[in-house]
Amino acid sequence: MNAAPSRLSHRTITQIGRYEAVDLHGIDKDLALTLYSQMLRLRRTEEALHREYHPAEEMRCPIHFCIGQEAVPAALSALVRPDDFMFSHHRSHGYYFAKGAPMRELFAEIYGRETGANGGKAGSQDISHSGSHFYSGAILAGAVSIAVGAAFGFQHAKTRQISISGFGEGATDEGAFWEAMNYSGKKRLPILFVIENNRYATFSDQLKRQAEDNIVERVTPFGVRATQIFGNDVALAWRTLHTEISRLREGDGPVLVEAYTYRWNSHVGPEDDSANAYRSGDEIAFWKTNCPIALFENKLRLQHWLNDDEKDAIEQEIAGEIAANFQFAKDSAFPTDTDWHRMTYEDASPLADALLGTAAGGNFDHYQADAKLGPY
Ligand SMILES: Cc1ncc(C[n+]2csc(CCOP(=O)(O)OP(=O)(O)O)c2C)c(N)n1
Ligand SMILES: [Mg+2]
Repeated sequence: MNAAPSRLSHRTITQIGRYEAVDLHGIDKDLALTLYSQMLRLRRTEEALHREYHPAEEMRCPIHFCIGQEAVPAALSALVRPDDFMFSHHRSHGYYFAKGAPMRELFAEIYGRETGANGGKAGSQDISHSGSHFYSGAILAGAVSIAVGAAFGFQHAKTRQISISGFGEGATDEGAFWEAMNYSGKKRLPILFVIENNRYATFSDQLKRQAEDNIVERVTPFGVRATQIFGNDVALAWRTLHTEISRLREGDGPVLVEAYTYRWNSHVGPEDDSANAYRSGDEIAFWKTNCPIALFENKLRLQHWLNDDEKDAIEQEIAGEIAANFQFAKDSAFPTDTDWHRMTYEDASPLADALLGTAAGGNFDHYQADAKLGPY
């Protein structure tokens, strides 16, 4: 049985060959089919966006696709609660779905329409859906700091909510990431850091940026419990995250889970960027052989929990949802509201309004009329 070694590294991971260790321990049929459907929905969504991206040229933003990285978002989707907060990086679609945010507002956002999650003005890598407590951001490690702030708020208010911060290994190149480790470890915050380690930041190998690929060892002294997993095994991802999230909700945080995985496509856009020769054919073949959906589907079929007819039914439901949401996005109007002040300034944050208003040199008195500025 080809299992993953306990200490993972992208340098050696291809030696596993075909991963044969998917294990349904702790997972019943309903949950298994939920995890499978979530992965398939994300994959089919990304493939459909791929197909439309260039021929039509109607999408208004760059997209960082996450094909190949479906397992972690699917596992999270079955574990987070509506009142938890989730923060993503630029490769946002998996996390957006994991938090239960609606596909139609994602599509409309990508198409730049006013019905999008952010009125068509954020696009894919900065999309948020506040009703779902989901936020993303293109500044590498920027959202990690914000997630720490949210966790601090939950701890302070003594709620049982948790904060989830998902990002790539590239975010650990940033100082903000290490500040987040320091503060969350010191304060024992209710926060889950999820690293999808896909080896590369754009075209740059982790080992060209860092002395060792041992993030879990480096965060532990900060007081952050940390574990590595083979991130294409959705059952393992679910079991690990289930254990860690349960501990978080009992006040035993913070925790970091590093999932080794791989993006199949270009860093950004639907193209194939392998012409840049930054990764080997063998490596790509290893990760495609160990497609998270194929690995799990194989196991479900062996278990007699999935057959062709059942798979077709799932596929049809997803295809119908995707088609309806393309239609919704394309039928929606472009934004007409050009009142940028109203979009940026909120009475709920009078200090920020005042500072930004002053910095911008504009007259924002009408937005500050009701703001009760305290002694800042
Ligand atoms: C502060 C900052 N520096 C640089 C960039 C440019 N940038 C965008 S994505 C990226 C690589 C991210 O790699 P990783 O965090 O591993 O995520 P992945 O793209 O592999 O999912 C970089 C350097 C940025 N967005 N923000
Ligand atoms: Mg990466």
